[in-house]
Amino acid sequence: MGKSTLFKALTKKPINISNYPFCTILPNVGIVQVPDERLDQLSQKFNPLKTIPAIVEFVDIAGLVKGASQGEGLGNQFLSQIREVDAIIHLVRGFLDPEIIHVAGNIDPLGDRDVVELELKLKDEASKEKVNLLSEKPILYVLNCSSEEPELYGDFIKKYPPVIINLKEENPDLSKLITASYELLNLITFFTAGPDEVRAWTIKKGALAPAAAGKIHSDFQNKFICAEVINWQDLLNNGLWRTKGKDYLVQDGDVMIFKHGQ
Ligand SMILES: Nc1nc2c(ncn2[C@@H]2O[C@H](COP(=O)(O)OP(=O)(O)OP(=O)(O)O)[C@@H](O)[C@H]2O)c(=O)[nH]1
Ligand SMILES: [Mg+2]
Repeated sequence: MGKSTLFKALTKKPINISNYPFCTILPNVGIVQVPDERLDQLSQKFNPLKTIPAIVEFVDIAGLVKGASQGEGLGNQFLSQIREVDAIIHLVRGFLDPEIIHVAGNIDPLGDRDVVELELKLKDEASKEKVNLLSEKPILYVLNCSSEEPELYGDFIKKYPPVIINLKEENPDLSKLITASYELLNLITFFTAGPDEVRAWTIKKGALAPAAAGKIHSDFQNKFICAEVINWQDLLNNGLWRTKGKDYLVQDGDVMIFKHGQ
């Protein structure tokens, strides 16, 4: 419990969405900047007009109770929203607080986790759709608790190593959670850097240079000639750029310039 609280904490910092085209923001969808020390350092070097970080989109969904796969609670709505996402943050309640009612009556992180897993599996079994299985999406566990209650969730931490947060705090530190979400999605970052703009771009691990070029413009990909590449740290140390062809595997932390035909 605490999904909406977490969502509000994640998305409360306003971000300039005009930099991110095709980003339709529904009421329960929020985009969050990925904190990145490398981007900050590149920005210090180039002192550009604009610095644009990578983003991750978070969706706040309705809670799930036992029987959701049969339509209990907001079950069906919940499950169809999960189908749309690339990965799941499973926020588990670890905090006590008798004022906040637990739907199953007691605080039981392992039991709560098992209910959700079971409902996802049941829904998958019942569903005709087998491409896009709910129970096979990557999951990041987040345990919402304060440090006084470890006896309640020690077993959970051992079994499903979570990111631990305490949403009751005024300003919980969410940077670890954002970074872990980014990694969960199997994403890496490459940069473009110049006097106008220093920018972090997101790409799937394993992508080749033309796909990176295509993030910036489809023409860059279609008419790709080569890429000039340097690791961000080497750039700061005035190292050498290297020319790479269409088979180059983009590395996390690359700074890239693309050459393309007309
Ligand atoms: N004591 C305590 N209360 C919390 C904590 N996190 C959330 N709450 C409270 O729990 C209640 C429910 O929090 P929500 O964030 O709405 O929970 P949710 O997971 O979105 O719930 P549903 O959308 O109904 O599934 C609110 O009153 C919160 O203030 C916490 O860490 N400690
Ligand atoms: Mg909620």
